[in-house]
Amino acid sequence: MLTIWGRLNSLNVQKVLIACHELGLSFERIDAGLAFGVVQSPEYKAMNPNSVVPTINDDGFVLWESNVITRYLCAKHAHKGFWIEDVLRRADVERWMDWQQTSFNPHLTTVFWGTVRQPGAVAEAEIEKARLRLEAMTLMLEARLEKNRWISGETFGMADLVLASGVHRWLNLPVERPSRPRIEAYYAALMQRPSAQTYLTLPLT
Ligand SMILES: N[C@@H](CCC(=O)N[C@@H](CS)C(=O)NCC(=O)O)C(=O)O
Repeated sequence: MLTIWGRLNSLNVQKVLIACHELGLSFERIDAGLAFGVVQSPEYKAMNPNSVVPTINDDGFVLWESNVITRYLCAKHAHKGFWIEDVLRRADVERWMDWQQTSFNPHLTTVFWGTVRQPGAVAEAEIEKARLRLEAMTLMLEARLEKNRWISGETFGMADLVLASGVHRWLNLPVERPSRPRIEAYYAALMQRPSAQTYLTLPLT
């Protein structure tokens, strides 16, 4: 039995839900985080001391960190085709997963909080700085997509599982954006997938 704790409007929860959908896994989801609370309870903290979502319990194995959960599910269900045995090919994909967490997402979060989740909570100058950083970041993604159909390569893979919600968020933020034709084409292809249609259609909140 797979249980996922996390609210539907969380970018990090969306990664895990999209992964489960693509892998064809059934699961139970429990709303948690922000308005739903739960994450500060002693029971939740015993599972995830960070008090953030997502957390999973997979037949008794508790795991947190959305990208690690995604890797774990792909590796566990390797026969579904998302796990890559070849070390070099896997590293090529995994670099984009870490890039999402460490380079892209911090700036995305600044703009998102400042313009959508809590307008006024982030100084305009900070929002603008992060918005410009995202212009540079998305140029890297644009270059990746010049040579590859998906961020993971020729087939939709682990990097796409964790970047889908970020691309969706960036393209829907109420800010000025430069034209990124390949990212826009990528997003159009992404939104053809039932997993994205299921988990990326909520308005940003
Ligand atoms: N590195 C963590 C970050 C998790 C995280 O920051 N989650 C946010 C939602 S995207 C959160 O739990 N925020 C507090 C809350 O929802 O109560 C991961 O990727 O799982």
